[in-house]
Amino acid sequence: MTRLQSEQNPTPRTSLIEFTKHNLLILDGAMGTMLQSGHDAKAVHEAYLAAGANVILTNTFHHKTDEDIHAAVQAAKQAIGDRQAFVALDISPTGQLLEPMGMLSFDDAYAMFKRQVLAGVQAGVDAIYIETMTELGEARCAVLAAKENCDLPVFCTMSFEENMRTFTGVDIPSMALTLSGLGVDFIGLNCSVGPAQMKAMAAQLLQWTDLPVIIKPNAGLPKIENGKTVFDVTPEVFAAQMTEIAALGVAGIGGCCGTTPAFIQAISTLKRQQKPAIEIPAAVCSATKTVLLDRVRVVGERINPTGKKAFQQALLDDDLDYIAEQAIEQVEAGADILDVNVGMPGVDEPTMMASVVTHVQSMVHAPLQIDSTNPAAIEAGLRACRGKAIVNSVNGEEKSLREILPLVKKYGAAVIGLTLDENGIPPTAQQRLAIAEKILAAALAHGIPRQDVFIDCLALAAGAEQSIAYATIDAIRLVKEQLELKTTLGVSNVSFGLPAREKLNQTFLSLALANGLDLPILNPNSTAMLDTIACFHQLKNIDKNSDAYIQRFHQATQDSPSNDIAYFIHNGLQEEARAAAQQLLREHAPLAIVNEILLPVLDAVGKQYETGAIFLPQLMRSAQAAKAAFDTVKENLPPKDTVDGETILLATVEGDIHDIGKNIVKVVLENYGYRVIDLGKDVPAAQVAEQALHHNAKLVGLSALMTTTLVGMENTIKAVKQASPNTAVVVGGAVLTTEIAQRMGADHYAKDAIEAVAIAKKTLDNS
Ligand code: THG
Repeated sequence: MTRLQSEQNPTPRTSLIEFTKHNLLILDGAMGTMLQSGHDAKAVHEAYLAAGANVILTNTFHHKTDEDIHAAVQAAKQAIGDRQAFVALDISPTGQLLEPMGMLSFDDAYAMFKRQVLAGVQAGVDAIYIETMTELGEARCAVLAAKENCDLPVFCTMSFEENMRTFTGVDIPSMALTLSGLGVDFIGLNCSVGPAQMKAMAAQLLQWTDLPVIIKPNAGLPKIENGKTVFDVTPEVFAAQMTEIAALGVAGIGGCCGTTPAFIQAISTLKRQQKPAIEIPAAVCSATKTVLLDRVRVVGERINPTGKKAFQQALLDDDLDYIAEQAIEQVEAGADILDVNVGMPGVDEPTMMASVVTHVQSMVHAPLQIDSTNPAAIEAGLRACRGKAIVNSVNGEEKSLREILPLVKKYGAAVIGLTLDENGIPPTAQQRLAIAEKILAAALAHGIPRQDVFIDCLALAAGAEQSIAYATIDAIRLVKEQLELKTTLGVSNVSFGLPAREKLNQTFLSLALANGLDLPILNPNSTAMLDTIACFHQLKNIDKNSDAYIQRFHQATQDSPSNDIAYFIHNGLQEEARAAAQQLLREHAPLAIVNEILLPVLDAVGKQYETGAIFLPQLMRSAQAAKAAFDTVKENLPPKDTVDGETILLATVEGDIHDIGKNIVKVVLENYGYRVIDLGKDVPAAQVAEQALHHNAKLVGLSALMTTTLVGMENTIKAVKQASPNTAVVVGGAVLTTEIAQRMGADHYAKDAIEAVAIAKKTLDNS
């Protein structure tokens, strides 16, 4: 049998996708560990093909030059020879965090991915395979680089921990909605856990996407045997567990860390099974939160310069912290989704939109609504957004439909359709319904799903256009009854120019809700408006047992955001934290501020992280805000009284370039006041030992992400211990466990930055 491609000469896209319709894709297993045991890449490919793999991934997990990519693709193609199998270009994470969490810009990351894609295409791969992603923004960036630079099928798989989130907090529904919308051809899960843990994840993913699903787990969980890291699942057990996963209706299976050709052989006879039909819920999402549109959801309107001097000034000053505060305040007040509008004279709207979207989404979990009349600004916002956004808006004019709908489709967003056209806003409800129908038809023609079209029947100022203001309410009812679409409305427009605006707004909101309004756009700081929605949910039997109603209204006192430093640190507001620290210095001794205020607040933030109440981006923002406060206080400390502890040395061990984890630990340790020297990544053992001795470090922290670099870690521990027997070593990284750490001779294992702080306290503060 020759390769499908040469048989009928179809494109790789049609041949692979056609093949997938009738066959279960059998992907390969681990590459790194096989290479370590002496095989070359071509021999590893051959072993997986002989075991029954029909898709093999190139040996390009690490960033490679174009020549390396070329050679890797050739090795894979030669291994395939005349077999019926496909070569997929393996693309892995950059190893850096994107802005604003890290230093890597979206454009630089995009350029890195684009170069790999182009090299792979030139070398003749059949597909692009983006894998082991843990940050949805980076995964999106890689997918865009693939889709915009080739026509090949694109795979994207991400790695989730046992708590069903990636280490940056991405959840499966948000991944599924976002990547399905972007138009990947295959979506899936790889690494982190074994098939037993991955089954529930696979089942959830299948509920949220119609795309073919790929499942590539590790050979169970890591353990130590005879001094070596091994995984705890045998090929037989692996095959039994993968049989259950195949039965869910996945499109492809394979293995990740710890799997060998024996594992692939054991699953190679499994067959493709039908996936039960599903209905994907109407929803939008950020990277870390999916908001189901199964009840009224509040869209906060306050990120908008209209009529707000302070906000306008913030835009002119590029004061992103002020804007972030508006975001946090609205979410705390009850907004589910945030509208983002930055249009005003003197502001470069596309640039500002990208920057505000990037900043706001690092501060809150809420999905975003990109509000602009400028297509370039809408696209800039959609590119920067890490989840599934709402585009606000398109209208019935041909030009608007033509310019906006392709963007909505390309980025997989939802869209608001305003019921106006070349002739303005029609006076009657029937005419507005007709425009809604026209917008819906155009959206469907662009391939935008019906459930992603929300209609805005447009609230007019009742003081000025009293005779037609009520038509809005009738139009909502018609759209709901006849088109069954979600509806939205800028509610407070109704009261412009009238006194007692909130009374009219509240009554108008009640009427709109009763007639089918789903997504009111309003000021969530208006308690009256949010009260109305809570009451509506109670009356509609959506708020079962009146739980939310009672919780909202029974409490006599409500927690309001306070103005203190704890609030600023919790919310990652650097400038405010700095100013608050300055304020505190007037009344408190610097050391007291550190010990009695800053450290307890950081501990509280750490606890929230450990319990999953906040995620990594929030933890890091908080740490940075605390650092701002800490730096201010430190300037006022007499030199010998400094809270600087003794030195901690950090390094990612030789052979490993993945240093995100170590960088996070560095930020958090520094913000607890420790002096940290960071030796960087891929650091030779001898260098770590020498530096530890030189700085008289009491604690050395080592990180390694990959199984293959555990050897480097063990060597480094030995070297450090030899040079400085009294120096404690703490290790961390994806493949480590307490047991492995002990066997390697480390003093401590820290599963995250918060544990690293606890160990630093134990080691340094008592010494
Ligand atoms: N439909 C859709 N999108 C919209 C609107 C809509 N986006 C913009 C707007 N209307 C909704 N957003 C706002 C934002 C601010 C105000 C009202 C609606 C506002 N500003 C006060 C003013 O102008 O006086 C300033 C007062 C203040 O809040 O400080 O009221 O209809 N799809």
